[in-house]
Amino acid sequence: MPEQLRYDGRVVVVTGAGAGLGRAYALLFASRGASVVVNDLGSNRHGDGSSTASADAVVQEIRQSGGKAIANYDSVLDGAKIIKTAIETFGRIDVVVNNAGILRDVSFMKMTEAQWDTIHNVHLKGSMKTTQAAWPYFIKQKYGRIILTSSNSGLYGNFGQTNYSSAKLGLVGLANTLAIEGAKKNIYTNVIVPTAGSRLTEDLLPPDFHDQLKPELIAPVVFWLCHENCIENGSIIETALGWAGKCHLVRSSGCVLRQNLSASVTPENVQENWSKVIDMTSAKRFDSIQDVTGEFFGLIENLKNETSSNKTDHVLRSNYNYRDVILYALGVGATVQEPSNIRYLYENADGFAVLPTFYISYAPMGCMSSSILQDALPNTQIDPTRILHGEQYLEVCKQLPTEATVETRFKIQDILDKGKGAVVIIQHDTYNVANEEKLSTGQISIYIIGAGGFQGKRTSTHATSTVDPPGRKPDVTVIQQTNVDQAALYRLNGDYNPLHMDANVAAMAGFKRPILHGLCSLGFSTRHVLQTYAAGDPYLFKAIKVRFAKPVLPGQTLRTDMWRNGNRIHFQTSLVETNIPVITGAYIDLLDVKTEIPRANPCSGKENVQSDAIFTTIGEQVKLNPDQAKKVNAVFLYNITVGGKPVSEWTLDLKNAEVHKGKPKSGKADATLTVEDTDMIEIALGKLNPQLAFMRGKLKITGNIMLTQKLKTLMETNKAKL
Ligand SMILES: *[C@@H]1O[C@H](CO)[C@@H](O)[C@H](O)[C@H]1NC(C)=O
Ligand SMILES: *[C@@H]1O[C@H](CO)[C@@H](O)[C@H](O)[C@H]1NC(C)=O
Ligand SMILES: *[C@@H]1O[C@H](CO)[C@@H](O)[C@H](O)[C@H]1NC(C)=O
Ligand SMILES: *[C@@H]1O[C@H](CO)[C@@H](O)[C@H](O)[C@H]1NC(C)=O
Ligand SMILES: *[C@@H]1O[C@H](CO)[C@@H](O)[C@H](O)[C@H]1NC(C)=O
Ligand SMILES: *[C@@H]1O[C@H](CO)[C@@H](O)[C@H](O)[C@H]1NC(C)=O
Ligand SMILES: CC(=O)N[C@H]1CO[C@H](CO)[C@@H](O)[C@@H]1O
Repeated sequence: MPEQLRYDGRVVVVTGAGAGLGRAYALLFASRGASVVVNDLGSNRHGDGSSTASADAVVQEIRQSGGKAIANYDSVLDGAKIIKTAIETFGRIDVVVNNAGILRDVSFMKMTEAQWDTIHNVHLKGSMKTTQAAWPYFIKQKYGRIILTSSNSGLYGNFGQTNYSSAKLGLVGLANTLAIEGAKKNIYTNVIVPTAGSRLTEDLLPPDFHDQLKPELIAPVVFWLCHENCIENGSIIETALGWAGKCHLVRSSGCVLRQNLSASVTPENVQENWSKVIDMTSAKRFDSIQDVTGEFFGLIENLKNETSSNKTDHVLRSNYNYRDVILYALGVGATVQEPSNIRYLYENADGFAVLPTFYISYAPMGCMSSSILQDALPNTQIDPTRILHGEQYLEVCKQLPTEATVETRFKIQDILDKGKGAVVIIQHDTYNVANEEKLSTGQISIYIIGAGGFQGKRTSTHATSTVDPPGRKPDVTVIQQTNVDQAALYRLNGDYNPLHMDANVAAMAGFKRPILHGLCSLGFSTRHVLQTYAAGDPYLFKAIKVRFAKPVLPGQTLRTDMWRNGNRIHFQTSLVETNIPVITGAYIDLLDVKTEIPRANPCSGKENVQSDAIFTTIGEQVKLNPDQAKKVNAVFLYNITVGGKPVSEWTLDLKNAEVHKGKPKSGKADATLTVEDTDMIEIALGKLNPQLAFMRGKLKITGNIMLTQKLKTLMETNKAKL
């Protein structure tokens, strides 16, 4: 339990404290040690009449419970007198709760100027007068807490309350500036928006609802906002029914209405762009007027440079946290069975991290949710069943935060005419909203069926190219089956295109059944590459490029074939069932390759055994020092077993300084070494002496045993690299 919040030694003024909310505030403050000035003019709620009775009753109630209170009967327009009562009686002032108000409804047509003035005087001017009287004391003592009372009528409007709602929103403006002026002096001003029961609501609401609109459920919120431990400042807090929430003004990202600084804006420009002006999907809040002007400076800069202004019109704002990070990992087949995946699946795991391809999912989302494709091809009807994800590039610029608000900005780079179809190339950059840091940059190529033939260019200088893998057999292969529900799971990352879920839509697009998202297969292969060549370290990932060649059906098995070429890992993803390549021309660039022994990998196919990585490394060393290898001048076949069953074969062809998976390409091996996968690792790491292994029967050798002696030196030099 936290310590009880107290107000001992503090002096609190509550205006309009004779009844309702004000009374509840006064009683609560006093019960926690505050000395309270109970102000009430004693008029009824329409502001008529005056009597000392209500303030006196509250003071008496406080005193009877052992609290300290004094009554004050002045109008809030004489705020100085109220504060004077506090100073003269208790010697100081710490908190002003501006609560006094009156309500008189009449429609705008019938309202008189005097009625307007009365309302504005009591609510807005009265709050100002009372607060201003306390302000010099606050400045001097470098401490103060102010509450201004607004209303839902002010924030949202209410029929028949023009004078009231304008005064109530005026209080928000007053608080905004007081918060700034007082901040450095530890004077915090906040607005409370209470919904409490009154005789007015009594007749309108069901009794059990009305009963819950108790002032006692609101008072603790005001109490906390005024406490010395609370540093809330300049906030609007709505509260009712034992609930409270903060309220903001937000603004859409808007739309630039002209092309450049010398262009003018016509009313038709405004009309044409109106839907973008009012599109709130990426609305945001500005913390200060400086942030708003800052954005205007940016706009001027943009217009200076731009020949056309649609550069950053398309923006997708998202915020994510560990749940989204984990959902993405699950969507692309991460599993607790693969130890290097745990860090993507468990927020408390050591090194909990975002899979580096996470922001890729924003690319199709942004293209589908904004009108960017329509802007690119204004004369084409954009139909989701005629859109294919052609290629994708993504580069990571910073370690990705596991929780952030990010903004992805989309920009059309090129539109290509491919005859039957058109290709739209769109750049998408994702920024961390908190510090404007660029986190990643990407490029999505979208193929639009039937949109070609406009005599456009066929190739683009902007496009990042795919690269075909080397001609040799893959160095390493990882196999993993997708789940029949893979698309159903993956779509929760935000790509809700029905093509992946709805059999009718899939049929319209010409598929037997809903197909898996290309980006889902991409995620599978990315994990396979990372676990093979980066020891599962996501921070070694730099960039990925792929072409989506053919669709995958959920439930099919993906085989990622990999070829290492320095820090570039070429890969091709194929369907095991049909041997059809689905991702081609693909590569992942790593910052560094780590082929340290990958841990047991139960979700990979039998072709991928732990010692594969060792042979890959030996192969690289042999390539680097071919002369040393050739000195051995022999061909060895390694027969790797798991539980006594052969799982893979590797040939060390040292005559030709070449290491590859499988049997010798020609002729027979000089010696065949049969060894368990785990023992091979022990031997390679120097933890198991090969002679000892041989004598214990862990290493079986057929053929020329003497030649294997020469292998020792080769292994010795490699040990350091493993
Ligand atoms: C304005 O205030 C007067 C009281 O001064 C009240 O009678 C009337 O209902 C209010 N009108 C509106 C439109 O809020
Ligand atoms: C008080 O509010 C102002 C305006 O919103 C802000 O500039 C200032 O940082 C706030 N101070 C604190 C301590 O929150
Ligand atoms: C505009 O041009 C200036 C100078 O050429 C450059 O520094 C600035 O980054 C450009 N701004 C944008 C938004 O492209
Ligand atoms: C500015 O935009 C107008 C059209 O709005 C265009 O005619 C003009 O060429 C542009 N000027 C420059 C310098 O790009
Ligand atoms: C802006 O949009 C037009 C089509 O509306 C397109 O032709 C042009 O290339 C775009 N310019 C940029 C910089 O994105
Ligand atoms: C590989 O090892 C298995 C199990 O010991 C054995 O049956 C098989 O013949 C061996 N293969 C070769 C080429 O020696
Ligand atoms: C983003 C957008 O739709 N901008 C349009 C705003 O209006 C001008 C002039 O009518 C167009 O040229 C822009 O394309």
